[in-house]
Amino acid sequence: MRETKQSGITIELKRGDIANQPEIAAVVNAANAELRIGGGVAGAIHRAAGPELTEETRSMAPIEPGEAVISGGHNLPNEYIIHCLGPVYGEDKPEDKLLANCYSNALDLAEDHQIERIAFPSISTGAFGYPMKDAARVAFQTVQEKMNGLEYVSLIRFVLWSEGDIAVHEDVMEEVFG
Ligand code: AR6
Repeated sequence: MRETKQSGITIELKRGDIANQPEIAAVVNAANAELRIGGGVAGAIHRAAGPELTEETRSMAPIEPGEAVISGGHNLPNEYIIHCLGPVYGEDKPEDKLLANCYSNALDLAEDHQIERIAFPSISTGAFGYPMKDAARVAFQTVQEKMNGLEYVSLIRFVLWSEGDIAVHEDVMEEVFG
């Protein structure tokens, strides 16, 4: 499945670029601790948002693995950017707990800001080396655990880079929500 509705919340998978999600209020950045431009998602988001983003986030850095902070969207089509530092696989432990904290803290920030539509990339699965299937399981299980407590969030989109990444997430979505 590519979409499921659970307790009134739509969870969907979409192939694309996290920096090009115009109909979403908050996009999540797979950030670095310094909240600066980087490769992958952090590169795409900072390039599209512009240098004012780095200026805003400078005073919030550094952040710890599992932590999330929120900024404005600047030149992105989104009102907010939620920056999460995922664990480096094999280094920051326990990695599943730290990755779950990213999703949980991001959803808490979304609720605090009354955000209805949020989009996540697959945090930690690029430069940080987290196996995608395991990461998807952590992401969906965390969403499932928090679902009943969400008052404002009604759409959670997972923006994935390739068809293969979508296929992995479809399997895990079926396993967790099916
Ligand atoms: N939109 C959606 N997904 C993307 C995009 C994009 N534009 N670009 C890459 N992905 P990564 P991490 C996928 O490396 O593992 C950075 O350099 C990618 O295929 O962005 O948390 C930061 O500065 C992968 O599946 O994040 C940090 O130092 C996933 O997004 C570090 O890398 C995450 O890949 C963070 O590493």
